[in-house]
Amino acid sequence: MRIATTMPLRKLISCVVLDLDGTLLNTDGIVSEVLKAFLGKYGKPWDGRVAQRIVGKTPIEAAAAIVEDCELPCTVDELISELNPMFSDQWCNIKPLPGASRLIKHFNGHGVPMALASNSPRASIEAKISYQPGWKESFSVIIGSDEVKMGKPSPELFLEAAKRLNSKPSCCLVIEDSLPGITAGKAAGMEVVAVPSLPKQSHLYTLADEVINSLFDLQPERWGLPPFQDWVEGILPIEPWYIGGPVIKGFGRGSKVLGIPTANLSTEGCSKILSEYTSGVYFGWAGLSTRGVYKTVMSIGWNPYFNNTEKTIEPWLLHDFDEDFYGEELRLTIVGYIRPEANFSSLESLIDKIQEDRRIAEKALDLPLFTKYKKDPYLSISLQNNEHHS
Ligand code: ADP
Ligand code: RBF
Ligand code: MG
Repeated sequence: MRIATTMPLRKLISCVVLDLDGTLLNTDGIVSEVLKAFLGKYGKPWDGRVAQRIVGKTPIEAAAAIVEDCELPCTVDELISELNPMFSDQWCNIKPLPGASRLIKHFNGHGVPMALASNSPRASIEAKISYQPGWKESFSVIIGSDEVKMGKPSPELFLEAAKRLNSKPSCCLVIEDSLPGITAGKAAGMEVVAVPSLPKQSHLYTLADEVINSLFDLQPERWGLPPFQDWVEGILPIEPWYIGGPVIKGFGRGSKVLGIPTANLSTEGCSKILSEYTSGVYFGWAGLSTRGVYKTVMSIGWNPYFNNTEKTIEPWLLHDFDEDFYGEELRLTIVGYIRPEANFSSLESLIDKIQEDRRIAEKALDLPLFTKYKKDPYLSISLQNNEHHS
């Protein structure tokens, strides 16, 4: 049983209003790729600041921000007509964010009416979700920014969504990743859960009623909605993820400061994969090409206690090795989620938590549900073929 189920109820909610880009779909990676290629043509550099400036904006606002920021020699309209086909080509490659399909299935299965309210035009929304099986039919209402006078942060989109859901705004729960979206939800008089898509931004989200790290952490029961029933003894089984690469020398802090050795995978080799996974503490099986397959608990993220600048994946193999294995091929099958990454006020409390994670992972991995993955051929494929699958 999760501790938080005993937390007080916030509000009685009957409908859920969802944002699409950055909340349900991992659009950011595609947007970065397209803009990088496009700006390259004009000899302009791409950096993350551009991404921060356009999050949650309507396409027109985003284009205006890019023309201004990058001092492009074209009009906003020209930029849009050049970019649009480049984006449409990529929609089939957009992946759902971790937990998105689970959430949609859950609310749909429990008859909770859902609206999709996005700053994209209606046609783009329909095109994007057409690649996600079962999504379109799950929404009672789909509404785009071209169907109202003003997009987010104006409350209009959300108010119109509530109207079409036949619901009072105060009975709607908005789930949003961007600041304009959160502002719009509060202005509409709705309850708002923020799931920031950019790291280390939660301090900007004070307007939201709750800030969570990923869709895995949503607790519908806190809003009077049916709880998820797939948590087992404090862990959430997930569709297996596969990741791997040669072990590289880490920061030396895990073993030296925490007393917990963590193998590091090169962030370069894993960056694309890492960007698809939300930060958090996970568990699964690790295969070392010359040694065997071991239970593993790992953190994925920025390790706030150490204030890292890069997202890392750090598996702790739950076995006593008497030597390092730098350079060896390590393969991971990630099968369950434990908790969001957290900041700790003391080293002792961080270590206590990691030890608790280890006990949870060790116990969980004995369940038949998870032991079956120990035999996954991916874990023992030899060094020559280091393509990850799925
Ligand atoms: P940090 O723990 O901060 O990453 P190091 O990179 O110096 O520090 O040490 C971790 C290294 O120790 C790994 O790369 C691996 O070779 C080795 N190692 C030994 N035992 C384990 C284990 N149980 N889990 C992970 N790595 C281990
Ligand atoms: N570091 C954090 O700052 N916050 C965490 O919540 C956190 N959780 C961890 C969970 C596990 C299972 C492991 C192995 C490590 C965790 N760390 C966490 C530490 C971090 O991943 C890493 O070991 C240190 O940053 C040293 O490089
Ligand atoms: Mg390391």
